[in-house]
Amino acid sequence: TYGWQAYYPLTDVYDWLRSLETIYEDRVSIINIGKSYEGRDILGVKISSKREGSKAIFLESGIHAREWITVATATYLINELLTSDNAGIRNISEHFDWYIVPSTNPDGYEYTHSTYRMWRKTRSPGDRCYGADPNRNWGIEWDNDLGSSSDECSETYRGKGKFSEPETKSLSEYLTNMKDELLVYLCFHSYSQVLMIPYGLKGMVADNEPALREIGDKAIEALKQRHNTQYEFGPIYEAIKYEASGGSMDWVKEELKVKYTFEWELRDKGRYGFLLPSTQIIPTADETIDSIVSILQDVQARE
Ligand code: 0X9
Ligand code: ZN
Repeated sequence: TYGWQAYYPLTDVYDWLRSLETIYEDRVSIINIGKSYEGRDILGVKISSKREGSKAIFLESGIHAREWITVATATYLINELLTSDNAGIRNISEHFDWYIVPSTNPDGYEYTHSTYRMWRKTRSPGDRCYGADPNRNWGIEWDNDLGSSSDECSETYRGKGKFSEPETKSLSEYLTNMKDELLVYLCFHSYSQVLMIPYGLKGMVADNEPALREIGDKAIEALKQRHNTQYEFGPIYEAIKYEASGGSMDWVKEELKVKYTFEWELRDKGRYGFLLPSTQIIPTADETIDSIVSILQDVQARE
């Protein structure tokens, strides 16, 4: 059985996702983005109230394997969208078509459960080391040395080429196919409690940065209301204080021209880091959802 008092391995997450299709057959369908390097399916759910002309939201989670809180928060969000009677959550659930993929790096996630808890990258073999950083592998400023590494043993190794990893290649193709309906792109990382907007390199500015800043400032205020958790907000390079190239959100913004793009670094600020106790899943997820509701209410008001 699945829940939010513990972290679960991939097969439990997938069994739970599949069960939703049976329970909520009118609203939920399983989506399959493609296969990982080791042949696992990259599964998610689409939640739709089937209203004519609804815009889509895509949530990418777990692209870094050890960031377990992102997988748990994504599944908690799915559950809330399907079961909550809170007016704000019901509104965003019904107003949009949701595409939620809790683990976009399933090989890595599985590896953190079976073998090495602190694994970050994919699991494709190189000559000396395994894996590329799937958040440096996208075709935007891909070979920029300021934001990624060409050393295959580095934690920020960009890979042999743009989209060399099957996980990023299939996800980018899936997103390209739905780009006309895609209004909002959200990604979850951990940790450090920051909410970010594009871009990861100095000097690159999102065309609608003022709007994204207004929405984001309000979102971290909304997040803080619940448990007094303090977030920083800003463009990636400003908020995380280093440069990052080849990231998914930047590519989605620049290449697919998605209007509203936000990326979270969830709890905490380093006390537990990636090893966030499972007792913090529900408080983390609740406050994160508060910020998502805030963002999407603002998006609806502007569209
Ligand atoms: O370095 C990263 O990839 C992210 N931080 S993490 O500790 N979760 O690894 C920040 C990524 C910044 N985002 C983009 N460049 N899109
Ligand atoms: Zn990350």
